[in-house]
Amino acid sequence: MIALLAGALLLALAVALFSFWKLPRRSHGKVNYPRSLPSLPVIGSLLHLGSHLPPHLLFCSLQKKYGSLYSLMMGSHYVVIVNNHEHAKEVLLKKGKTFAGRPRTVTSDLLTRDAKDIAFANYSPSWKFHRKLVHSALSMFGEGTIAIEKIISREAASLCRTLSSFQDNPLDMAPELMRAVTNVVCSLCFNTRYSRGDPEFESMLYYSKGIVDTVAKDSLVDIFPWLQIFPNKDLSLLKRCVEVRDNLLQKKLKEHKEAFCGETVNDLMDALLKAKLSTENNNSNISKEVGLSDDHLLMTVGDIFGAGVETTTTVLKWIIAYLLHYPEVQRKIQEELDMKVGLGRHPVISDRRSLPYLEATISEVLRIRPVSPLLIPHVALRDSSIGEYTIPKEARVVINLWSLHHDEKEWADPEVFNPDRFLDEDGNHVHSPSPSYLPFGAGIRVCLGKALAEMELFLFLSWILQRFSFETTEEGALPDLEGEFGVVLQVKKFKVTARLREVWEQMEIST
Ligand code: PLO
Repeated sequence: MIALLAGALLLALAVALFSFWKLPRRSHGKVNYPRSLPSLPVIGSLLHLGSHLPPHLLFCSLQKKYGSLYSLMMGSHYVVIVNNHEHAKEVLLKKGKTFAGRPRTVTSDLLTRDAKDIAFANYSPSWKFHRKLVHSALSMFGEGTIAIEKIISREAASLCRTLSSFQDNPLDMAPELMRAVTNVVCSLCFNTRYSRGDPEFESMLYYSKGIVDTVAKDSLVDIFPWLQIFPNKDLSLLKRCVEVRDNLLQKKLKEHKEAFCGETVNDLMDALLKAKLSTENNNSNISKEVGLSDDHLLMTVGDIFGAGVETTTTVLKWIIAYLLHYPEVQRKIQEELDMKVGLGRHPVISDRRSLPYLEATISEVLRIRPVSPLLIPHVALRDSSIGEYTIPKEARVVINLWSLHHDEKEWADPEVFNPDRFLDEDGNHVHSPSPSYLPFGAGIRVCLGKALAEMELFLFLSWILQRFSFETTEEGALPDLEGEFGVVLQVKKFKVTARLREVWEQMEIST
């Protein structure tokens, strides 16, 4: 133990010297670094970040003292926090390539076998290749295709049947929503789905929660990697969960490899396998260069799966939580549905244009509770600038989406939930009233699943709200709207009653 402590101390000292050396100074000629929070060797600005507030709110409130663009030291890392849309767009769009890097952290490395995925991997030829591959596979099976609309509708119908079976009893909808969304991604990636109570699905619920609770949330081990040498409950949980996930992914890969004939491509995993085989057969060095190894393939599928499930499920939960708080919004959505779709048929994707109030409600929830309030940090790949400020190479750049979405200069009463702000005067058209709105990020790292997510949110909600009304449970407790910070902004558990609407009871159609 003493040897361990001495080792840690030595390491800390080395880190201290290193961090002090790396700290950009204002004194070099004309360079104009962003204003910085005070920092000390080793611990960086930690003393100024100790707060009861979660990071997105703390970084938002620090603007009062330091302005909208400021910097701080996370241990030995120089971090720039961006809080307004002009600077955010300069980073993501105008200088997208310069800021396309990603930091390596202990937890994200564990999740992605040292960044062999897409979301957390640094900018490189291999990253570009994988992203392109996934993009084309997604457009082949997902996004605008009729196939995906069918899959989502099938899951929406199954979700409605489950809700009916609860017969007005309060329920925690989270696992049901997650199963519906998982089944869409599962159909897309593996051409399979889960029934209620499937043990494989139960294990997925367990591991995914463990990962979301522990990965990439700027925990202390991510700031001070040397802390790994001490026992750490979160890190052990993450390791256990990643192992369960990896076994599952490995099993899927094995099944696919055995069944794959090289011709018929049934799902995204087949598409990736085909790309792997064709680069290998090409006798070129591409597969070595771009790294289409089994690890890459597994981690890429892991990303699509994880991102596809956790984000969409979370948004659905937020929307239901808000509808419970604002029953008048729910009523308006249902009036619009009754008028434009009616009760004689199911909603279809082409109804999107004629249901602007529902679309506006989805947009407003994505504004007020962004899925990923700090996005994933970016890294400057070379010396650059943001606005009038000099940004040194290797600086980490955090886009505080929360600040953009709650900017008082851009949004009237940003704390108020008001879908109408996304509609024009006639209430017909959905548009963002401010450029300070980037729920899916922007630029070369923009969310790959945006189109799929939008389709799912629209179809699931229109199907459910056509026939059910959400009500608070008997005790009348309303869900918490603050959420818990993490790699996604999580909704705290709540129960809800899904009551079959009277109009629907009278005029049942077969599903
Ligand atoms: C969610 C839990 C899964 O078990 C693993 C996983 C993979 C990809 C991650 C996702 C998690 C969270 C949301 C992320 C996504 C990649 C892109 C997406 C971070 C951790 C966002 C919002 O940027």
